[in-house]
Amino acid sequence: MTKMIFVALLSLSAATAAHAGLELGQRPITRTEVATVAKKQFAEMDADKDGSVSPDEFQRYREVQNAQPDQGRGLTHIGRSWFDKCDTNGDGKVSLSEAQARPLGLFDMADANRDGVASLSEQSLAMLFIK
Ligand SMILES: [Ca+2]
Ligand SMILES: [Ca+2]
Repeated sequence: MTKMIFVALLSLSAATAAHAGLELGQRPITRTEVATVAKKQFAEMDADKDGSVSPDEFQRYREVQNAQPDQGRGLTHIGRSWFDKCDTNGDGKVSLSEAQARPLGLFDMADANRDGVASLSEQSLAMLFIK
């Protein structure tokens, strides 16, 4: 019984997380949108709601993400080295601004003309660099 509830919860959170993915090459993406999605994703990762993501919370989110059909690909994909790359001040946890800095940095790389929108052609160029 407990196991069934757990599975139900897990699939529920996987469904929520699926909306968080920002797949490249589908439609123009705005910088605001990237910040919003990263914030939402951060809230999903921060399971104990203490305002930062611990290594444990990161690992748990990775498992949820891996269960998604597209494995959360795109700008806000949480890769294996996500934690180390995001924890720029090295305090062993990832804050919201640290979590947003990475996808926004990738976005800025894509948004070549700096108008706050990554057009489809800008994205296709960026996809050569973003894996
Ligand atoms: Ca936390
Ligand atoms: Ca940190």
